[in-house]
Amino acid sequence: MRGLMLEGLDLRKPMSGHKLAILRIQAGVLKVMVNKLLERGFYWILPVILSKSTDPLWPDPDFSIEKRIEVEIYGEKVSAMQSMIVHKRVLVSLGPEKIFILSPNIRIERRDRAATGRHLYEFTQFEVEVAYAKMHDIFRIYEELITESIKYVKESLPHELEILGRELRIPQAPFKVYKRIELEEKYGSSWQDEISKIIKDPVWVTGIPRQFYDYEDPETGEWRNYDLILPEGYGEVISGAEREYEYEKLVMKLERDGLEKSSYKILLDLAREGLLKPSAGAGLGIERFIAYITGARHVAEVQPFPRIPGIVPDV
Ligand code: ASN
Repeated sequence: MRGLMLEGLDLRKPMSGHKLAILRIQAGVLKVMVNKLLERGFYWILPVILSKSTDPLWPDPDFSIEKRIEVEIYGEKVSAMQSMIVHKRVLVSLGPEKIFILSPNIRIERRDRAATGRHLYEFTQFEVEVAYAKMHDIFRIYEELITESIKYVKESLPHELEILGRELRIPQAPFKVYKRIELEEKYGSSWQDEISKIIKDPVWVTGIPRQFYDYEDPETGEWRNYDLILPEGYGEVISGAEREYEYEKLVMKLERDGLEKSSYKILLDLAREGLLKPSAGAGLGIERFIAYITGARHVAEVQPFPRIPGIVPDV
């Protein structure tokens, strides 16, 4: 937003000490997260940007995309990556059963989203996917990544926190788990904002009806998926799920959502052959997590080249 006086938005001035402190904290956090997963035997996969398959981001209660970036290359239509969910599912089925990716996503959010302080049109997810894992396995992985990186920042980068005037608490794991339906009954449709203001430590919220690839229990109708909500109004920082892996169910859900089956060809071929392994995973919004750690007012404050919806900078 033009009216927002954000730190480090003027790219013709040397960076402030404030912004440099944020970048040092980001490097420390990524180092801790990457090292933890490498120690645990994860494969580190590099990202894909242009692909015939990407996340439809639909249906999702938070959907706010005003345009999809589709281009033609070599006579084929490809999309800019909205999330590597399809690639993660394919990869853990083919060999590397535990993977992580620092994956840039392009999501052309509606410009009114500039004011939320939480949306960007380019951002990076810290993606994880694990074959045969269940919800709680993924909870434990991210709880460790979050608590260990916050501990590291407090212990090793106290000067940076002082520059930013940020007091940080180390959250108590395991984090509490709530059902979306119960929060909705209590707080209405803005449950996410409401609980984010009340909680002291991050909380998991499960059972959110959304994209076809998240697992829906045929008996109870419950969605085995989850978001992690941060305190102090920072809101959702992780979303993930146990995944669908059965061909008939995937086809039924793609049709239900009005999506093109041809965009998910490899996923469906593997599922038809019984080769698509069940898995669970999630993605953490790196800029949102760093904004929380550093106390930034807008996620764009942690980006060297801010990508605020509606504002395209000169570089
Ligand atoms: N990264 C998310 C997941 O793993 C998907 C998303 O970004 N929409 O479920």
